[in-house]
Amino acid sequence: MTVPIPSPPAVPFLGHINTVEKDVPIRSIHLLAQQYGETFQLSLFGAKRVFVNSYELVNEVSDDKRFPKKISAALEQVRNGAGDGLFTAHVPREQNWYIAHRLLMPCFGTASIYNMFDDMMDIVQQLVLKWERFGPRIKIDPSNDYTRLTLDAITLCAMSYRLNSFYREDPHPFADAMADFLIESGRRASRPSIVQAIMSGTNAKYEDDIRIMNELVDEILQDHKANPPEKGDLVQVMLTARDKETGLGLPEQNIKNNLITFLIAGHETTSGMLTFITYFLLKNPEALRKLREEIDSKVGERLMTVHDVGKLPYLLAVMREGLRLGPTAPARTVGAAEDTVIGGKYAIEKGTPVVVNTYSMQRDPKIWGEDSDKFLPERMLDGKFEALPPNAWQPFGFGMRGCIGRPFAWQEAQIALVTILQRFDLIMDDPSYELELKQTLTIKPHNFFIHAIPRKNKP
Ligand code: MNH
Repeated sequence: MTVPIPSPPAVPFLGHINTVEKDVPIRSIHLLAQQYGETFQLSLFGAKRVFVNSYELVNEVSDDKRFPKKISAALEQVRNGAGDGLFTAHVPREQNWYIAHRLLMPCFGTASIYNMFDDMMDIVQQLVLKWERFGPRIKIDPSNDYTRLTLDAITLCAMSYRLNSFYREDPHPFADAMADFLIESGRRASRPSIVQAIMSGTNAKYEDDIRIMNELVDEILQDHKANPPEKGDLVQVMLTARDKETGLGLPEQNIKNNLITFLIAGHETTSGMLTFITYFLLKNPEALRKLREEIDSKVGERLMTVHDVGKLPYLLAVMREGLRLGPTAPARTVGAAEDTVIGGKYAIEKGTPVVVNTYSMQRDPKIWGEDSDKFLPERMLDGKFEALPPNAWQPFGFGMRGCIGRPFAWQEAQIALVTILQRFDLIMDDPSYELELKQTLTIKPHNFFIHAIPRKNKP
């Protein structure tokens, strides 16, 4: 016997148009999850979505065969810029996904990521030099500088191109265009097409932002064709490699789509992660003290090297715990391959979008206990982390459509956090600050400011 999936009261025809706040949807979704429990359903203009919030249901739908990734309404809009790139491709329909996935997986292997260490450190040094020169009095918006860092790192490491964001007052025009493109893509997803059609100013700006993104990618490709960089990079692989299975290479349009994809997927998530971790450390002085101690005893005053990557257990625990409470990609969408039943009692029709609510699931008291809202890196130390039930920690998604950039983000975050903590005592600008969220496609702390006080002894 099946039971109906609970649903909040709705407006006729329009559905749950007022149920979910526009600015920070995940806040409403998490409140609904607390009120309705393991699952609830919402509809918007007749389109139904089922949310799964508990560990048990998320674990059940974490199955590529029963519940393959579904391109959500928002991702369908992101396709206006990223097309059939890895993140937004319709699989199995779009064959380029398989070719790009096979060609690019080795670029994110351990050896390739180690090779990017120096370039990542180059950009991290730009960040710490800036903060050092600012000195303790200047109020720093960490999320802005982390975005400079992550965007410059992905362009330098993957594309051998310097955006030089640290040498500009404002973000690079590409960064603004992309941020606005992503926000507008999200808004378009919940707007009726009749309304969309008459918003000519908004639509013109949207097209303009897509043009700006394309121009940079064209420039990078032309550069590579004219002067291939000595050190191979992702662009080089995409331009020249052939897939062993099919003998095929990637069409130029797909290469452009994947470059835009790496720029989109590769920077906001990682900069949000660094901002969350900075916030959690400043709110939890005991965790910060332990991390500091580990860095001072294992790395000391010398520059971090590639041999330190993965060797700082408390740092890894801090990063895992930061992504548990602050999963910067807070949800993903799958669809049932066939009519099915989940949790032994909720009927799901084939194709219905099922939203995996990572944000609420990673706070499920059944897994994390009654103190699941507390930042406790100890629960993520090596050994304990591996012993967690499968899929209980899922900030990088799942299965074949899981994050390809995880090792990249993981190494980059370690270099940034170690180097920053070696060089500075960080303090909050407003010690009474309580976490607020900012949401685009991803989430990060909002209105969070710090001061960076240079330490006397530094590498
Ligand atoms: Mn990433 C997919 C989270 C860093 C490139 N990424 C995903 C998914 C999640 C995710 C979740 C699955 C989305 C879905 O199911 O719809 N990614 C993260 C987080 C970080 C991150 C939390 C940093 C922290 N990602 C990166 C970086 C890159 C990258 C860095 C690139 C260098 N991610 C991708 C790509 C995909 C993806 C590409 C799509 C993979 C596929 O479907 O083939």
